[in-house]
Amino acid sequence: MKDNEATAIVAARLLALDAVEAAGSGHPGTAIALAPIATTLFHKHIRHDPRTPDWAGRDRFILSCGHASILLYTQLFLTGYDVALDDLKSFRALDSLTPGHPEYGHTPGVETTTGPLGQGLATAVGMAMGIKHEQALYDPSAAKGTSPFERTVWVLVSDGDLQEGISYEAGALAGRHKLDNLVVIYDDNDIQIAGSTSLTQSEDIAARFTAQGWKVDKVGLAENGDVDLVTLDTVLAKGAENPDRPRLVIVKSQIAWPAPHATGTAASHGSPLGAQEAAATRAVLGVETGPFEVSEEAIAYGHEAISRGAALRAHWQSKQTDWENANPDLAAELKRTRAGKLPTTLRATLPTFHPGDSLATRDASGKAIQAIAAALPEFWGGSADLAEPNRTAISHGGNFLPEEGEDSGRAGRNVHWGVREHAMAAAMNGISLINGSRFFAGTFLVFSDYQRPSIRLATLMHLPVTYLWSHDSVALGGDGPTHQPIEHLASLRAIPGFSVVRPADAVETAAAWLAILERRGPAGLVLARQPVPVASTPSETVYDGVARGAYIVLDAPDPDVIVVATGSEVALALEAAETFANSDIAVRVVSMPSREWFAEQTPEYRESVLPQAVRARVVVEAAATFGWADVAGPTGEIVGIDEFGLSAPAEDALRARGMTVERVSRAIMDTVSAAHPVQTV
Ligand SMILES: Cc1ncc(C[n+]2csc(CCOP(=O)(O)OP(=O)(O)O)c2C)c(N)n1
Ligand SMILES: [Mg+2]
Repeated sequence: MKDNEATAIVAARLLALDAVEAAGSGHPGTAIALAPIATTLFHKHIRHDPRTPDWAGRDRFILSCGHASILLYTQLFLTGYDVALDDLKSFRALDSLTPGHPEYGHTPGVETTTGPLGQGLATAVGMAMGIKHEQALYDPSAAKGTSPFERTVWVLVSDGDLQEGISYEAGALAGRHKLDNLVVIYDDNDIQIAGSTSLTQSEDIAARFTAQGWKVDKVGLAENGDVDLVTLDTVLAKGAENPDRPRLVIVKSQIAWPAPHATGTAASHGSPLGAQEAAATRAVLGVETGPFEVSEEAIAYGHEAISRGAALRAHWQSKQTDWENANPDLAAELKRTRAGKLPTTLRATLPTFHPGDSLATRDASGKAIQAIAAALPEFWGGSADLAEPNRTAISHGGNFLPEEGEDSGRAGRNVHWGVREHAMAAAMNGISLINGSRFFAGTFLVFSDYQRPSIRLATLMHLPVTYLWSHDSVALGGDGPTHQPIEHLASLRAIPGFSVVRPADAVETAAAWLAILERRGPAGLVLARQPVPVASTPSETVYDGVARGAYIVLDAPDPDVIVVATGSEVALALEAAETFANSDIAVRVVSMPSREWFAEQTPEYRESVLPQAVRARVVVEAAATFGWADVAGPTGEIVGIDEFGLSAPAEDALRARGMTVERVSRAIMDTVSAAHPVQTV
């Protein structure tokens, strides 16, 4: 090892130690121990340019064990990213550039938000898939090692990452898809918060990943107890020659090494070492400087990454320019997709539906997907083994697979995720983080629970991922209560910034797809299995209304009562309203496909749809009533389902759970009376 490299590693260890001491909390042990691994990755293996962190040709580095965030921040500082020493001093403080866990979009050089263990690894698998797909679309015939689209995803994982079930799913996907652009380093330190990992696991991790189709290498401890960096470097360099497999490198380490008393202790995982141990660690390392004092040699070595990065980028740029010159049309398309722009003609290509048609919104979505896929090459998707019931397949899109064939290949637009909702959802984030892709994936709404941690991260990161959730109520019928969502809509609406979109009919479904694509945020499209009639509202009104989240579908200019419904219950509301056609009760029906989008509208628009003066309100949704009280108001009524469903044909299940015209009509009567009590003398 060169002297200045050793100096830089010592600096990285001590900066991590000092930052946690200064913050008074954090995770020092892993960051101190893994400083050599991070240093070698940032200087010799990851292709990155500290001065151009968003360079499209860069590799990606994912710190899946996000608790060790200071490990990443020290590298970003030392290698010359826009992260200053002061930022390390304000680790974990309010508004600092260095929050407790890495946050995408907040700190330059952070490629995805991590912290919930297992998510980073599965996100990285998605990134590796996204890279393969993009290369196949834009530069399919390039020989290995020559394409500007080739990039490697580097991941650091801890015991907890691999204990999480999502890592099993992610490992299987990476193996099946032969993601040779994925390199995972496993910090095999035998320690977690509870103590020794022998308390919790006895599996052979190498055998597990080998069985999933990975190439696995092991690196033991160096003689002095440190990470064996020489062997690790050799393995990483050699592994690159191994084709067709993702790689796992299992690296032995000792947490907090070389702190004299903290080494190997669970306590060093999540608490500052303390002043005494910090001083003792400095002594062991032979360093006499104080906290946050970084030697010039360490900075000089760190900044070698800047010239290295500039050279890598220049080399890439010449390949990229050659490609652009040879492929002007594709280059224009790539530019558009990476900028996140949609062709203006998209709306005109969407399918049309007519009043009198009756079809399930999942079927309408299936038709919309074909039209969008024809217009947008960046649009691809899949399903967790429910492509048929979800209607997610892109016809003639081919299967995304490493085997090139007539209907398969890396450019395939249909991803078969298998029954792996957890990893699918995390990988969707990874795909979306590789510029340009508009990715959607389906499952039943009830199984959105299996995706929730990744939905939360997608929303934190504002990623343009689309979840397609069909079978959205008890009306899915005979599969019964295990498959019938009740609380899901309310719980998804509780995620701040996430859009839940539940279109009422086929036209609303096409409009919802368009609005989701235009908004570029995380959204769930909630679809019915059963046929619903197409309302007679003009499609202009529908497209505008859906984009605004709610609009009037049956007007009464001076309504006595407003019925607000979502999805398939809009038809039920209209039917109930019909029964008052010849009465002296004026009923307005509002379709509210997205509460979140409606909440964004001007007060004037909201007032025009839901005048505050009209206190007789009925909300109809075949799901938990939780969360609707604000729309219903004190004199309103919510017609919903606050118990589990039951196994029965759709009609019977709906009736058994009170989703009937009679109940809605009664609610209309009751709320009108409640809002306008009859004056008695
Ligand atoms: C899903 C999830 N559950 C729990 C935690 C809290 N947590 C943070 S680190 C950790 C385990 C630490 O062990 P390990 O992964 O081996 O990390 P090391 O201490 O070796 O760095 C736990 C339980 C988390 N971040 N994510
Ligand atoms: Mg551990």
